[in-house]
Amino acid sequence: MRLLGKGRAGSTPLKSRMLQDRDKLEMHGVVNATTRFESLFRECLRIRLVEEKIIELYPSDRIQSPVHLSIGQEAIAVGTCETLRRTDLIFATYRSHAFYLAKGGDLKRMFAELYGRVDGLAKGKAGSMHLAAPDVGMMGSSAVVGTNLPHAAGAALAARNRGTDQVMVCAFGDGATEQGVYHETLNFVSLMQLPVILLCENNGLAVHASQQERQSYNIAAHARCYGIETTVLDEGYDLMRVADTMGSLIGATRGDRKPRFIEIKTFRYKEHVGPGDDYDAGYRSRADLQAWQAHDALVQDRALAERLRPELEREIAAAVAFAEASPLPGRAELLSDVI
Ligand SMILES: Cc1ncc(C[n+]2csc(CCOP(=O)(O)OP(=O)(O)O)c2C)c(N)n1
Ligand SMILES: [Mg+2]
Repeated sequence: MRLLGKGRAGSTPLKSRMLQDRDKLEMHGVVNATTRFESLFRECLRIRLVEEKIIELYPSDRIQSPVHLSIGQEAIAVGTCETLRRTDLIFATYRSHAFYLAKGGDLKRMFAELYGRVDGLAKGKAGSMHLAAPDVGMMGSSAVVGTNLPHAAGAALAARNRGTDQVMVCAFGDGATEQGVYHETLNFVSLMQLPVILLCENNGLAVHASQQERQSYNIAAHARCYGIETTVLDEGYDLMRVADTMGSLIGATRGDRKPRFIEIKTFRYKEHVGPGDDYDAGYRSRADLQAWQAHDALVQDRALAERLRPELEREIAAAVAFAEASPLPGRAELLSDVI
């Protein structure tokens, strides 16, 4: 199974790539390099701790929703949202706690939604797979693979027609590239030259099936066939590199209003759905996980993580308490807001 790009698999550097980059920046006296790294790291850690809290709570059955955890993939959402403005819009998938939080979604209302309570984003009716917070540009996520693609294209068309400077980001998995609507969307955004960044979070898996056993094509090469400028980033664990790359792409699309495509390789640490590990299921090994974690700053930089952890844990505890204090929806809610 492919894990790390360019022959990195198996190497166990003492310092992750991300940490080396920080050192380099500091050596060259780049002002605020540490501050920037730390704030990106903090946001990644916040998301991971939120999902670890979900894992802890799950066996109690208080969470009323299936959960697709993004642990291991956080750098993509955080690196993307660093540059996005509040008015830019994200269209994500059922695995989108990271995008929701990185874009500025409210943590308390997210927990209330997972608990199925009235103070949830959708009064507890939507659950983890359908998080939406239009006020901060998180336009929603969907359980149906690929359905966010035409929504992002439509929003980009609206932005063009209205003459705004918004940039749309559509995040989807490697599995979504097998959907018919994916191809229709790539064709449409290229033909119409729409301001959207198509962001493939390639964790190499659709449920338990590896990319190699499902796909006869190369995702990035295929996207180029539609005449869309395409970038591939193998190091999806590298927070600074993801942030820099996404920053350039977002800046370019804001300027020239053209579509762009990026494939970022990443690694899903947990099972496809649910809070557990499934390394005994036979489709990947713990050694695969460890090879990726050797580059994961959240795992490698324990000192920084421990320094930031208490404040984040307090925020998360308050959000859980908020959810637990929120009432369940009453009978009157049964048919409201439901089509
Ligand atoms: C249209 C559609 N077909 C099939 C499914 C079942 N399904 C749920 S998740 C999934 C895998 C998707 O993989 P990918 O897009 O790579 O996302 P990841 O889970 O890896 O983040 C599939 C096939 C679905 N939800 N929707
Ligand atoms: Mg996948």
